[in-house]
This record gives sequence, structure tokens and C-alpha cells, in this order.
Amino acid sequence: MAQSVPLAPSSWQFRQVGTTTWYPATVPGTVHTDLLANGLIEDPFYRTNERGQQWIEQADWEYRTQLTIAQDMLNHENLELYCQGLDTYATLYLNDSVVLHTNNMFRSWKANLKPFAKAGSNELRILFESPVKKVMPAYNAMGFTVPVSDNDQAEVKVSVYSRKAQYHFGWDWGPRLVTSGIWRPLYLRAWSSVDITDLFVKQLALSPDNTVQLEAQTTVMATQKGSATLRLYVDGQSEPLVQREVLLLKGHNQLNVRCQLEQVQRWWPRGMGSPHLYTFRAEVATAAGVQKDTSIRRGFRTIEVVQENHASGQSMYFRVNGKPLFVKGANYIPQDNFLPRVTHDQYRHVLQTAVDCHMNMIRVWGGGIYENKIFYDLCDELGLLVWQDFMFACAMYPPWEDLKRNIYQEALENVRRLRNHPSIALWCGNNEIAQYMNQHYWKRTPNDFRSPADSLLLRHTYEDIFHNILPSAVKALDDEKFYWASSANGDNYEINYTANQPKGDAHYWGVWWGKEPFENFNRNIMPFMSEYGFQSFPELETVKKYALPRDYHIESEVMKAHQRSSIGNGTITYYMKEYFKVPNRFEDFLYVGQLLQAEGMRMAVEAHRRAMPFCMGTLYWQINDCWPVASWSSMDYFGRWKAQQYAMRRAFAPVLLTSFQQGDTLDIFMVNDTEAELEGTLQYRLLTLEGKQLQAGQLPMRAAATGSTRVHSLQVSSLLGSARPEGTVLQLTGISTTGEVLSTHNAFFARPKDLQLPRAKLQVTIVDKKTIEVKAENLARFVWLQWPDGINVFSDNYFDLLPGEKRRITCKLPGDQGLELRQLKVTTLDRLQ
Ligand code: BMA
Repeated sequence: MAQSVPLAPSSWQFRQVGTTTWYPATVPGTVHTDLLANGLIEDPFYRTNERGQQWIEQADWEYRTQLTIAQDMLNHENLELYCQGLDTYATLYLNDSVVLHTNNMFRSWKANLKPFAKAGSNELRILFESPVKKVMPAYNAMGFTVPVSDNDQAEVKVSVYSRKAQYHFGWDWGPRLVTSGIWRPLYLRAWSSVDITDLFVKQLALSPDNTVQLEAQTTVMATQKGSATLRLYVDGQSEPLVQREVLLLKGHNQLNVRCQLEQVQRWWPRGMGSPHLYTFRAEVATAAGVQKDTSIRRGFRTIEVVQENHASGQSMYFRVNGKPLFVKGANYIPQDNFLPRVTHDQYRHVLQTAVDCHMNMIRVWGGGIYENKIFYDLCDELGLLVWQDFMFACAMYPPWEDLKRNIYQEALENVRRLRNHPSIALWCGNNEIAQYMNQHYWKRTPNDFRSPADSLLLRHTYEDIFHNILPSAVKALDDEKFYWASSANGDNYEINYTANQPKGDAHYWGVWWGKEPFENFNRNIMPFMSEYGFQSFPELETVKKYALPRDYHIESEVMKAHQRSSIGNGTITYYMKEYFKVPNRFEDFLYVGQLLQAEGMRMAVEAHRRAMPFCMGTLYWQINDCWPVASWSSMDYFGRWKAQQYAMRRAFAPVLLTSFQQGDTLDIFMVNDTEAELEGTLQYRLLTLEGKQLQAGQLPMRAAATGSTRVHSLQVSSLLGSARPEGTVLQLTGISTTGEVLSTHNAFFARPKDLQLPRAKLQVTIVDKKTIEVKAENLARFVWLQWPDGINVFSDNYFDLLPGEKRRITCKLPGDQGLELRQLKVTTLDRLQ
């Protein structure tokens, strides 16, 4: 009864409005990538090319294709064009008749082609108006400007006036490339009689004995009144789970049927169990035939965000299937400035990295996009929870009623689109606007506005969008989900680390923006840490992709064009001086910069985990990049793991030994995310960096389940005796009663710059084609193995080896290719001191 035909990606052409030549285009795509493919611009990511391409945002663009519509499609009662994403101000013409106007990149659109289509060839033309010019009349008419952060890199900041990905206008890790285009697929849909447009399997209740009460909500369009049979199937079974005779009315019908499933397997986040999924399919049969193309996947779990008052404030944690979960994860940004070219493999790589690093949550940050289906499908399958922001970040938004209506539709659509995914744990209104309002916006001088009323209007608009419009969309369509108005969000827009009554989630940027020492991660902890981070440069292999050897200096024009934080280079250098010796060679600077970032973030994650259960979540800023750049990412644009990524894999391990020195006391903690209490012994060895054992011993150890336990405290002065802190390392090993190594940890008593590192004297031997053994005679810090142009070739990297220690490392090389020592490059910190 319905036929869907995707529009061919290659039959398109495009041109700049006002010019005559049409060029081939790819759909889905963007203007920039089409210009690039035709050799009309150079790679926007290369050197400073971005600067010369700012004219593109000022132009209007047209796309066209010939749509061949078969007579049998035309014979249907309805013929529609589904547009999953148009960026942003588009007018669609079929055979020169206007069939649709759009004004929101985040919404999908449907055009009725029936009155305009003919059998055979039809011309579909899409006009994209410049997103920056389009809003100017309304911007000018307002009489005052809305406060927008400097992430919007233009003088006249118009990012907030359009419903378009905010990072397109620039960010402190991204270029300004304000693109346009058909960014998600288009398809033709022809149908008669009935069409199923949505299926939501709502979980009404999930009992302790794993019986789930469901309400399947099927949305059906019908062209006439009549009776029909609705059937719901689960997991490919031939017998329907429910079957109902229903009366369809002409137009929109929502058919809700209740049923239950017994002994379901629950969906568990990573680390708690397996993420079981069920497939549901709805079918509607009428006299005209059976419509059965709607299937969705669903997992059953309960997720609560628990906020309980206690003596020292208010908690904020996730309870999944009744069990408290310590959240480990990262913030995620769009993977490219040109979204349609991100491949499924790239999605898998980022999310698999998260899983490999023991994460259980990813935050989809509000300056990007509501992600593609593949993202959430993978999160569902991998057991990754999603903290989902609505797409608003770091700015106030204009007080326009039509914009608010547009936002409400956007919210309804995206909540509807994503509500079946068990991975979505929470909807959050925006990124940092509550905090922004408090810190910056209110400090504006009254002169910035015509009158206090303007300022109040913006405040009311904030309240309306984030406390009324968005939560009511969540409530209307997915009331089981928790809504959180803004991240970070403490008490009354205040984030006060020294508050007597801490509550909510926090973005702690005292490290980096405030130049506070990494050690302060131990002091600035709130119940849920949803952002903190530190920058590094990508490694040289990545820099080579956008810079020439003559650019190899962090202050060169090209390197600065790929460093968008106003304080970036200075801050990296400042911290490097504090913790490491600053090397002269560019390549070494990049390496040490990565170690610096890795050390800072390790200290942060360990501090947050030690603070469990007061702190119950930690999401670092940021896992990925949208172009090759110096940024806070732990993995660069090409998917290369930075040193931080390896450090995160260690720091997020389910069982973690960690230490923290305060004055003369070294506290040793065992953090245990498992549900079993751990018992065993803690072995310690104090060594010189050349391997002489100065002290050794073992102590009984017991670590609580799902918690952080201080298993021992050592007095540093008596431990070290006459040994120099700069010349010693304490090796800690947690061993279970059955002899299994639970975790190891090396504690140093001096910062890397002060360590008196002897030459590591590494020996690398080839074990077999894909395995090497690395052995250190003396302490080797941050062993970095490089393979020419390789991406994540080695099973571990940037690791320490104690004197005499050896490690086997496996290598991922394509096909039969074997390792050769002369191609392998090994770097350690001692060589740069
Ligand atoms: C946080 C984020 C981003 C920003 C990052 C680094 O505030 O929400 O807006 O890129 O810090 O400054």
C-alpha cells in the first residue's frame, strides 16, 4: 500500500544563484563539499583556506535533479517527498511550483507532490538562501542584539537567529564554515488507503520479576474511514503479540494497544550487563491490503535520576534497573563540519572507542546536532547511555514567537524520533546557558539594551524555551525521561564548588580557563561532573595533513588557524612549564603536550572516581574533533587516539588502584565499579628509577562493591626515608585472594619535570609478525610507539614501564603486513629531558 523510493545521490546538479553553470552535486551533501568535489574551492581544512571561503555563507545556492516518477507511483492517492534534513532556508519547487518552505535544519519535512507531479520526468529544484543574510532584516528590526558567546566567530553574530547547528558559525575548537545543503536523505513516498507513520513502544511499568507492561502507540494516516486490523509482532515471531480490530478515521489516527511481556531480558548499560534489544513491528490490514513496514527496536530498563537531600547537599546520580551507576564518559561533538560525509565506520569508531575505554555514557552536546539514527542504534547495541542536549549552547535566544513555535516543533519531532532508543537517559535543555546568563549576560551594561525591558524579555524567553517549551515536548511524547534544564545546573543558576550544599551537575573549568593546577580537580567536585578538559595538539602525522613543514611552529599562522581557543597556546605552554620540561623541537612539543593533557585528565577522572558516592558521574570534554585542530579532544579528527585516550582507558577501568598525596600522607584508594566486594592484598615496592628496591611490603586490602574505598594511608617521609622524591617510584599492585592482579598503579612523588629520569634503555624485540616486546632497563615514562602514518596500530601506547619491566604489545597492521623494527619509532620522556 506504500512505496518508498530514495532519491538517487548522483543525479543532482548545483550552482550559485546568479551564475549560469550547473555542476554535479552529491546528495546528501553540502555546498562546501560539492564546491570541493568540482575543484571550485580547495580543501577548507587545509592551512588557512577557511579564511578565503567565507563568501560561501553570503551566497544563495540552488540544487536540481530530474525525478522520474513512474505511473504506478502516481496512481497512489498520496505522493509525498520526505526530506530528513535541509540546511536551512530552503524553498522546494517541483516543475516550477513551490511545494515547500523550510526554516529549521533539525526538523524533517514533507511536501505533497500530488498536485504537481507528472508521470515521467519532473524537475525538483531546491533553493537555499544564505543563512546569514536571511535573518538580517529581523536582526536589524529588533533594536538590540542578543548576547552570543565569542564562539560565533563573526563580528555580526547571527548564529542564534537560525535553527541551524551552532558550531557551523565557529567554536573554540572549530572553523567557521556556515554551509547549506540537503544534509540528510530525501525520498519519495507514495501510498493509498493507510500509511503507518510512527510506532512507539511505551514502557508503562517494568516489575522486579521482569514483566513489562507496554503500550504500543501506532500512528496511522488513512485516506478514508474504515475498519482495519492492527497487529503487533515481537522479534520476528509469526504470531502477533496483540491483534485488534480498529476503526480508522480519515486523516491522523493514533492507535494505542496495551500488552505485556513476561520474563524479559533487561537492557543494561556497559559494565552492568548486556544491552538486550527487542524488535517490534506494527502492521495494519485493511480491505486494500497489509501495510507492514514499520519496525523499531526497544530495550527495557528503568532509569531514574536521583536527587536526594542529605546533610551535605543534594545528590545527582543515575539509578539503572534499580542500581546506582557511576557514570563514566565523555562529551561528543559532531564529527565533521560537513556532516553528510561522516561514515558509519566513523560512528562506530568513536563509539567503540568509548566502549573500549570503559565508558557507559556519551553526552551529545547542544552546539551540534540531534544525531543520526546510526549513532543511537550503536549506543543501544553497545550499552552506552546518552545524555542528550537539545541544540542550544552558550548564548541567549531571540524573543520571537515564530522561533518559539519552530523550536516546539523541533523538540516534538526529535523526541518522537528518538524515544524508542533505550540508550537515551536524559534530555537536557541546553549547554551552559544558565551559567552563561549568570556569569556574562547579567554583567552586560544597561547600555547594551534599549531598556531593562529588553533584558527581561530575553530572560523570559529563556524561561519559556527551557522551562516550558522543551520540557512540555518531553512530557507530551516521552514522559518517562528526565528533563534537566541546562548543563551545568546547580542551584538557581549558580555553580558554587565551595557551597555548603552542593547540588546538580558542574562544568569545572578552573583548570584551563582559570589556570588552576591539575591538583585542584581534587577540590572542585560536584555530584555530577559533566565537563572539564584540557587541550593538546594532534600528533605530527595529523598536523601534516593540514600544514607544511614551514608551518611547524605553534605560533605560525597555519597552526594558529587550527587553534581556536583565545588562550590556547599560552595556556598549554603555561601548564607545560608547570609539569614538564618544555622541549624545543615542534614534534616533541606536540608529544609532551599530549602527555600533559593525559596527565591532567587522568588526575581529574581519578579524583572524581575517588569521590564516589558523593560524585557519581564524570564526563570529560571532549572525545572527538570536527576537523584537524588543537583542542580538548582525546582522539583527533582522523580517529587517532591521543595519549589521553589511552590514559582514559586506564583511568576508567572497572577496578582502579589510585593514590592521592596530601602533605605527608599518601592515601591509596581502590575504586570498584563491580557489584562484588574485593578482598586481597595490596603489595607495594618502592624503587629507584634505576630499579633498586628500597622498600617492599604487603597489606591486607578490602574494597567495597560499587564504591571507592581508602584501603591504606602511608606516611611519605617514613616511606621514602633518605631516598629522593625525584628519584623514586612506588609500585602498587592489588591482588585478589585467588592471586589475580586486580589493578596496578605507579605513584610518583615529583612532577614529571622534576623526575631525575635516567636513560630508559629500551629494548624492542619482534615476537612475531604482529607482536613486539618492549623492555626497559630503567624507568621508561610515556613510551610512545609510532608506525609510519599508522592509526591506533598498537594495543597500548604512551605507557610507563618500571625498571626491568617488559610488555608485549600487539599491532594492527593491514592484512599480512608484518612489523619491521626499522620502521618503528619509539619515544620516551627521558630522551627529551
Ligand atoms: C565548554 C563547552 C564548549 C567549549 C568547551 C571548551 O564550555 O560547552 O562550549 O568548547 O567548554 O571551552
